[in-house]
Amino acid sequence: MTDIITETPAEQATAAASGTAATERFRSKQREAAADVDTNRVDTLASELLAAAHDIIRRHKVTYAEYDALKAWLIQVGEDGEWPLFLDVWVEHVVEEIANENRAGNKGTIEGPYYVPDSPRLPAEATLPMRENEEGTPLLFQGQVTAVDGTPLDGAHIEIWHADNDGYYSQYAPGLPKWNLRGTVVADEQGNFKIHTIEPAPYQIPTDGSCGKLIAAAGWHAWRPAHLHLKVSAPGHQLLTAQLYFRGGSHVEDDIASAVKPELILDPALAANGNGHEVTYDFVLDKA
Ligand code: MBD
Ligand code: FE
Repeated sequence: MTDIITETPAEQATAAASGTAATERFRSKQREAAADVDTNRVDTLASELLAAAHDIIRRHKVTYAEYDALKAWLIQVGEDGEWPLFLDVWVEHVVEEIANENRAGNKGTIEGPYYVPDSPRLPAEATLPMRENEEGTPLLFQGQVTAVDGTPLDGAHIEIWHADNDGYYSQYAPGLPKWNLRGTVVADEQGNFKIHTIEPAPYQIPTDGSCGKLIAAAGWHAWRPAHLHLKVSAPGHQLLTAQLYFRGGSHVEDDIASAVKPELILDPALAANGNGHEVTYDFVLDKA
């Protein structure tokens, strides 16, 4: 595989291209195979989901024209490969809320569709892989990883991935180096890390696919606030999947994916060296 993920210079970021990549990524991971099929559980969940749909049809006297529009739209979501996007934007936040309701450490939030495992491993102080003249405000993101009892977690892994200054993710938009703005930072013996990167832009989900069509038809907006994605892990501790946002940034108050929590909002200050911003944020991991 070459370094640059692109076919032609004119290739555009399309809903179908990023959707197909996200669908392939999801298929390649094991999690989908993990759910055991328990007949009673499937009966309960599928029956209640269908009953909720029947109730909506009766309450709103849904017409055949509307039923056919829904059918056509559902078919198109699959053809666009946008099921990962649809589910992660409008459903995952509740699954995450239930999965992590008993954590004592950091709040987490949704993973979203654009995680890629096995990003390049980097030392405790590192600059994320980026283009020579990567646009955007420089950001120094630093902190410490500890257990709930305060013990520093020596060698914790901080996997970080985020969009560029145009709102694009490497491996899901054409023309970006494979690992652009993605890395696995290994904390020092005290659990400390210092990551040099740039601030991501707010992210607009693709408007040219079926999710975009729903948004336009319903009069919603397509925006997520600017965010850093993280997976923080250490042996013997629960993996933390989180996102961090920037106070005062656009759409922090009305994220289309409902994934903002007050504990996940950063307050960056001007950098000590005068170049961009810096912020400290510590991670606390629950025992496994
Ligand atoms: C994203 O970048 C994202 O994080 C989520 C949750 C959904 C769509 C795009
Ligand atoms: Fe994202």
